[in-house]
Amino acid sequence: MRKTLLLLLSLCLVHLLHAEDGYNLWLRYKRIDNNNLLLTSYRKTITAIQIKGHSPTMEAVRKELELGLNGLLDTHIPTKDTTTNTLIAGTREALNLEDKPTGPEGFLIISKVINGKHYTIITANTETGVLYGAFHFLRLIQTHQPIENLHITSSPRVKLRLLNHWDNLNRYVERGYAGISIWNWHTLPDYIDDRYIDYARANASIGINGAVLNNVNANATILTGPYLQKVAALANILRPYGIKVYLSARFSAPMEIGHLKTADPLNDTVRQWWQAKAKEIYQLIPDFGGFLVKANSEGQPGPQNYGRTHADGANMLAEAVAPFGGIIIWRAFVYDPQANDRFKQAYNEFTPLDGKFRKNVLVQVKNGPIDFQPREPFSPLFGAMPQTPLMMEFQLTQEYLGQGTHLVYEAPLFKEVLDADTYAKGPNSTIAKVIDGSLYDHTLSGIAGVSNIGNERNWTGHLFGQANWYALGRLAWDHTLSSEQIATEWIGQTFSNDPAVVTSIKQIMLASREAVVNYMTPLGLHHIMGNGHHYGPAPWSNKAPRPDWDPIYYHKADAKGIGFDRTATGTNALQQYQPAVRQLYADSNTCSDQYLLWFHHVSWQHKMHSGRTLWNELCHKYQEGVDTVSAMQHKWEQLKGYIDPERFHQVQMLLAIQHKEAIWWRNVCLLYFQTFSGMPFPANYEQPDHTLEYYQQQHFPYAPGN
Ligand code: BDP
Repeated sequence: MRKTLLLLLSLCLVHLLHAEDGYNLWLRYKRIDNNNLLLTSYRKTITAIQIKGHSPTMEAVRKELELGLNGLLDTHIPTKDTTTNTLIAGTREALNLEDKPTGPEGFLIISKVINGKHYTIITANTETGVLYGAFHFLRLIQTHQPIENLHITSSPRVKLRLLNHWDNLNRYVERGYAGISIWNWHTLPDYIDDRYIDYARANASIGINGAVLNNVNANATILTGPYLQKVAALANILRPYGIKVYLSARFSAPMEIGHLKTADPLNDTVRQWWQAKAKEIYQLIPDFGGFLVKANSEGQPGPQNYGRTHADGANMLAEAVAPFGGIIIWRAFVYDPQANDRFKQAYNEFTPLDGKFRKNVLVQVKNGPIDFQPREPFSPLFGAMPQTPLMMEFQLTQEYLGQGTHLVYEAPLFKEVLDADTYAKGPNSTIAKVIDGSLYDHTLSGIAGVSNIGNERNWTGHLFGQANWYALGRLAWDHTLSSEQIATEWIGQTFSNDPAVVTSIKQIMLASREAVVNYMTPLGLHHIMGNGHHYGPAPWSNKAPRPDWDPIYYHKADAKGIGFDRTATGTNALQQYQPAVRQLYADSNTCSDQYLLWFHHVSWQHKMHSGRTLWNELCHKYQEGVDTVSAMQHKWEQLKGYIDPERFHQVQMLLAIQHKEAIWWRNVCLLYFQTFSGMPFPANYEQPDHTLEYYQQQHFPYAPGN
């Protein structure tokens, strides 16, 4: 009987679901479904809204609370003065409260009874803090949490929580798989697309407080007068939402747009040029965040062109923006084709510069030593530059994780890195503590995510890409949240709070990162993708313009075995870690399987922890990756009828592509590595349906994002 009722109920639910295109992200604000008791109690607790203040930020608070509550509670909630059961939002100053929220961005949400009347109060030291509190309050309702007897204090653990857009001025997004850039430079500054506002809302809702608008492979034109007007227009839109704009600066800009003969950072005219440029920018954008710089990396100009160091370059810019409160984010993503191991380059170049950067410089380090691979050991720079605030760079756009078509929830990857122990100051010197500044008492701290946003209707192309954007913001705010908590929140807001739906989608999401590792680069393989576009597997590739772009440089497969010896008998990259970390990886018999081929060249017969030979383990892992994707597909199929047909079908089709491509990766890699191992595929392995030659002849000249 109960079952039939439930079935009937869910059938009704299907009819209630209507077209969804993903545009509203996790801010859908649909009526609380399927839980009338909860709806009634919410309606009782909030019968009016009162906003203290009329600034653009307080207007944003008002609009969001009205939009959110009217939608979620499916009733008109008036904005009016004191009555019982009122939601009040305002700064502590405006409310004259004794309760103390923490910090400039933290907030406090409390339920209070004053003179017998019930209030829910959202307050903070600043208006931006109130906005964050408002979004948090809406999230409570969106995820069906109680809103009575609240006493919630929250403040961000990391100061700079940024998106890095790799967007070019012609709107092509480098490594972008979700359409073209959302910044329409041609129609700016006069035309303000609604999307800019929705972008600001989405970011503010997860605490992101800065956006680098243009590609790190920068074009100096962005620093010219007309473009700065356009940047200023965007800054005006984002400002009420607590978001500052930053720009990627091209180091040679003084030559390209300033017509100087040099960009030498120690040259006085060059320094003055940057100082004048900074002044010009701050006149237009008083709260401009600062510059992000990729220098002397992959052909970009930089201080080394003039025999100067990264610190010389960063400090020159830091000096220019310092009078205005600006900061410089200098990237540590550098590598040299001459070096015997790309892994070691950033550490070698940057550790000697520790202590040499000005106070307003952060060094931004990619999570791993190579390049956003499905799994990397952490970059040895973390914990190795105590005097310099290090900023984390994660990649939301899935350049190496299946690009626009694979469902990969990245929070487990982010957490794995943040939770890793550097042992820099003894045990429990986690990367999270390096990044949030607590390990070395830095006041500047930051996390950046390379954006996965484009102008596709649902922003990220793959609907589940939204979860990675969401996770970045939430973890930058509070890195102690678990991947599972974040997934639960996101699913509740994006799809449904029905426990069965949440559980299934969560299982899919939480399995997806390990799946991509397994079907692409198990056991510590890395960088074996196609050259240039980085789409699909090409482990045989050996003709790139530089050896360190070639897969063969990384896997080093030969008749004896496979893997990169980075121990003392090899390049000794391991030396860059603290002894306690080194110890984890140094011995091929005790090194965990996940990192084995990152650090060891081991024989095909090598005995793995499972008891299998390395070759059999490799086959096993590739197969496991494919099997996990099948399981993800199967789980998704069971959600039919519980999710609106539009989004259901979209994800269903993408999962089919992911499955096909997982098989492609498995077949290609195993057929190729078999030419070295000479060993047969084990019995449980599905035989490839094509030859290696067939796969080698495939070309993808128009693969996106290159
Ligand atoms: C690599 C990308 C390249 C970026 C570079 C970077 O392939 O497009 O420019 O990283 O981070 O992964 O600078």
